[in-house]
Amino acid sequence: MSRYAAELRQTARAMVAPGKGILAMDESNATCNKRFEMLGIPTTEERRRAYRELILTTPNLSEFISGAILYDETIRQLSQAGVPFTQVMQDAGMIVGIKVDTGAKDLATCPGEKVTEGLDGLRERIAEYYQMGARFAKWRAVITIGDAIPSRTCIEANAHALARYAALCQEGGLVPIVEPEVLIDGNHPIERCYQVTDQTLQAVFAQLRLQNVALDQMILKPSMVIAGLDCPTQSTVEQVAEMTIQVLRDTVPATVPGVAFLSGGQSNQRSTEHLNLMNVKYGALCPWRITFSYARAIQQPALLHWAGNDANIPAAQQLLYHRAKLNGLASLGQYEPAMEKQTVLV
Ligand code: 5MM
Repeated sequence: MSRYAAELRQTARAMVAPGKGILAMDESNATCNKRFEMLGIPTTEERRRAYRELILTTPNLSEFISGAILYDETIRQLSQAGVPFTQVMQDAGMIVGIKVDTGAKDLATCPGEKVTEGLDGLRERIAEYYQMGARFAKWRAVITIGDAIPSRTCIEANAHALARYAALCQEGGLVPIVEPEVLIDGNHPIERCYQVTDQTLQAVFAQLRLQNVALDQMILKPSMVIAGLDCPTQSTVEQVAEMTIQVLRDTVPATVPGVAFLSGGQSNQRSTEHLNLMNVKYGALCPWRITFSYARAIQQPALLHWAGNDANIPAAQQLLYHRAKLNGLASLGQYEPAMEKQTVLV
């Protein structure tokens, strides 16, 4: 058992406290720059810093955001006033999280499939991040649906890496967010996504047990069960909620404190509607909290509005706060589509 077990349990519960979710803002420089380029924002370290400051200093964000996942560059940065972002977060009542994987790379012998890397030197990096104030971590595995994929090789390689990462995190005092993402890309029907998600989650929890990961000291960050973006028959909100909860109830042990979804390329509103309906219809049947750990589905309106112009910061922060609020309400089953129109920009 980890010497941090009591602290890990407490942190995991706080990450999924009622009405709150986790903000993913751990885009690597490559991903962040890609989003900036589309809006003509200079892809400099300073602009990335300014954008992350906009997010972290959003007034009252901690009403709905328990913690945020940072990238290595971000956790080392300071606000314009010279305060480390870790301190800015702690002062605002948000738990510091850190992405520790080093990305999804081509998996040898498996064309079209990826395995996430980052185990080398991870124990030492975790110790450094803990010293800097981080209390949870994230590792994302990517599973692609295609004609003859995913292969068992890919699912097992990723599940093994996720479990080794989670064990190291708990040893070093960080709550692991275990993120096996089944990608939404493709023309597959929702039933195929269900089948692949089922296989993936079964493999992940088998490996977590094999590596002695304490299931009450982690958070699961799955994708929702949904038809591929190019599938001619798109899923209804009801189907997504029902089939996602079905697969989770079949595979996720009751001791896991929380399930915090990624948005995975769904629209902002759909991500919120799916989360809300899961809580409204099935919340009482589920032993774990059901909430969000969105990146795009929370950040998008704020990033578009800011567009690199600091005069737009107050209004962009309002947009960010609003999306966080709607998802916080959805995590309680209290969201209504009419609330989408409630933002009043300064
Ligand atoms: C799936 O991506 C994670 C959740 O984001 P969405 O809600 O937008 O799907 C997200 O945390 C992702 O892992 C980060 O944005 C980092 O991505 P890269 O590709 O830069 O490592």
